[in-house]
Amino acid sequence: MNSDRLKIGITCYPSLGGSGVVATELGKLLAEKGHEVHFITHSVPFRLGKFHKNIFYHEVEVNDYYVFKYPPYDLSLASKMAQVAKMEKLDLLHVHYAVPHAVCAFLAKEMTGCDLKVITTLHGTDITVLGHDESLSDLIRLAIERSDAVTAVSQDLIRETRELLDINKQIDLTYNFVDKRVYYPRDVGMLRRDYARPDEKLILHISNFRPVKRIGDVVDIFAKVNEEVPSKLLFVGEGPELSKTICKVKEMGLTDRVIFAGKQDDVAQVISLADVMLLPSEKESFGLVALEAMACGVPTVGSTAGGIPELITHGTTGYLAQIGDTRQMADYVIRLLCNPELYEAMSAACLERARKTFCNDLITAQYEQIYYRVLGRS
Ligand code: GMT
Repeated sequence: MNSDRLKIGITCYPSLGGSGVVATELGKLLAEKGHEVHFITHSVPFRLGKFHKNIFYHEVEVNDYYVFKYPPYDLSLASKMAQVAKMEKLDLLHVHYAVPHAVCAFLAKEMTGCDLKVITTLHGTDITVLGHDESLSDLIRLAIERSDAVTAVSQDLIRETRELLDINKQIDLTYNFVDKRVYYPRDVGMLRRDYARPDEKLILHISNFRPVKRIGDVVDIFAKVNEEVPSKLLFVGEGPELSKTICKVKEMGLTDRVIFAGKQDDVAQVISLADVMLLPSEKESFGLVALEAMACGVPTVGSTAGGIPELITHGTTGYLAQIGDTRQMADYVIRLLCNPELYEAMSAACLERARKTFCNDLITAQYEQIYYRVLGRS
């Protein structure tokens, strides 16, 4: 097995979002394994946390020259990537989310003139939403075709990328992962009392409140569950649909049963408070939050969109229904919450599946193998 120490540049969206979380966690794990990791982003990735040996951060500053109506962030990023690659003698750039990162990496590679390798990880909406945009699709195809390796976080995303962009290139499957040292069932007995009474169940939804998450369905499912099982709904995160959701909760007379906690850092702690996670998305290439819940022993009830069925085994680690079928999803939640034996079995199956299939050690090793392969060192 190859153990060469690599110099890796990572670019991602550093603020809230699954792709940024995965990129940052991967960088931390690679650094722990002795690789030198250089984050090249517009701000410090929010999950980076404390000081880490082997991790370096290079801030992209946008040129705000007065003739620019729109400051060209993409060009500043490409230039910074090339500069860091030359200065630090990087072996490769690993970019997360195709737009604009894979395009910038392609430009940076051209600028360096050296044998810098580019690995692009597709995360979801970079293909499933932006791939439909004619002003971007040719650019995304170019960036994918010119990458030295392309990975995607589910089989479903690989299929959609091939079909939508007419791409034949090899795309490696690298599922998202969770760090087992962070995501495990926490003892949160005291804290839970602040959110729900002992006789109430706690239902959780965490997202960036984008329309694809179908937050209205979350409220509808909860309302149906609450008619039969006394419950509270906890929302974590924020985004474009937040105000609409607050209005809907008010209109449905549920204000005293719904908590909006905003962005939270300690997601494993929050998840451990909950009995069920809801993920009724319209599009979801993977659903990292459902994996985080699974690793904490919390089953997810959600939709069959995109890659969710690859993550959640229907009837074993959660339940899935057609997109928009809030009645069926509510019935599944009620079944779980009213049947303690079923719940225990499902919770145990969640822990086992998260550890076996989506463990950090396994997926980090898969990424390393891809790096060594493109560098011709496997
Ligand atoms: O669009 C989003 O929900 C954000 C996006 C991101 O950049 O974080 O999420 C995508 O990537 C995550 C990490 O790989 C996946 O877990 C999400 O399923 C995916 N979101 C969608 O496909 C909608």
